Amino acid sequence: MGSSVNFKDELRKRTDEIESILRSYLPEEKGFAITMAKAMNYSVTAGGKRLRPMLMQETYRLFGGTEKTVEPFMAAMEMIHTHSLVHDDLPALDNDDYRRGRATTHKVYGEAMGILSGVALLNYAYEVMLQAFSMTDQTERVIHALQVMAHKTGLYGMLGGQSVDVENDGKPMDKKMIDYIYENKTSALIEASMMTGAILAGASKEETALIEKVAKNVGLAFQIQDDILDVTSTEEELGKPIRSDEKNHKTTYVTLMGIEDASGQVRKLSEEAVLLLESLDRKNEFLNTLVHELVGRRK
Ligand code: GRG
Repeated sequence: MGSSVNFKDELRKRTDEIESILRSYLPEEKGFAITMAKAMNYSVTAGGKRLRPMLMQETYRLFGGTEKTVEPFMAAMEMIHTHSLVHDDLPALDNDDYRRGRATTHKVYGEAMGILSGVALLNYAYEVMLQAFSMTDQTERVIHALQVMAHKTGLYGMLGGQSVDVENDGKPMDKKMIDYIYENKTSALIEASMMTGAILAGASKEETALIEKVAKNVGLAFQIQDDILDVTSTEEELGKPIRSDEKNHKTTYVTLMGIEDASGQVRKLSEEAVLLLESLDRKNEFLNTLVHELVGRRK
C-alpha cells in the first residue's frame, strides 16, 4: 500500500462504505418500542472506527469473496460490539458518561433503557445475520459463520473474558490471567470477525485456523494499545474518558510492565500477525497495512 496518504484515503473510503452498509441494517424508529429503537441507533450511529467489520470485509476479500452475504455479518458484528460498549459503560460496570465522543446511552436514555437497548442490539444482530440465508446458495458457510459468531461472543469468548475481568476488578492479577481476559474480552470478537470473513468466502479449515491466530495477535495488540492510550491520550482524541483503568484499579499491561515494554509487545504481536498473513498464498495489501498501522493508532 504505497504511501500513508493513500492508506488514509483507502481507510476513509472503506469506513464510509461500512457506514452505509451498517445504516441499511438498523431498525426503523417506529411503533410502541420507538424509544428502544432510537436508543439502539443512538449508540451504533455514534461512530467508532468500525474496525471489526473492516477486518471481516478485508478477510472476505483476501479469500476471494464477492457476494453480499458478508454484509449482514458485518453489520451484526458492529451491533454486538456496540452492545458490549453500551453495557460496559453502565453504572454496574465501568459507570462511564462519555463514549465515541458523546454521552453514553444510559446517560441519555436512562439506565433501564441502556440495559434493554444493549440486549436488543445483541438479539437484533442474530436477526440480521439470519438474513444471509436468503443471499447465497452456500448455506453451510452461513451456518458455520453463525456458529463462530455465537461461540466467540459468549461464555467461551467475549463475555467469558469480561466476567473474569469484572470479578477481579481492583485485585492484583498475573500475566496469565490478564492474557486470558484480553484473549477473550477483546481478541475473541476480532477472531470472530476475521474467521467469519474467511468462512463466508470459502477458506479451508487450515486457512481459517491461521486467520484465527492472526486475529488473536491483532486483538491482543489492540487491547494492549488500548491500555497505553488510556494513560497517554486525551479525552478529545479518544472520545471516551482517559485514566479509566486507574479509576477502576485495573491491572493492565502498562501496570505490569510499563509503557515501553507494553509498546514492544504491541509491535511484536502485530509483526507476527503480518508475517502469518504473508505466509498465505493470497494477498490483500490493504489488510496487511491495516494490521500494521494499528500499532501506532492514536484512538
Ligand atoms: C453484557 C453486562 C454485559 C457486558 C458486556 C463484553 C463487555 C460487556 C465488554 C467488553 C467491552 C470492552 C470495553 C472491551 C475492550 C475492547 C475494546 C478495546 C473496545 C473498544 O473498541 P474500539 O476501540 O471502539 O474499536 P470503537 O468505538 O472505535 O468501536
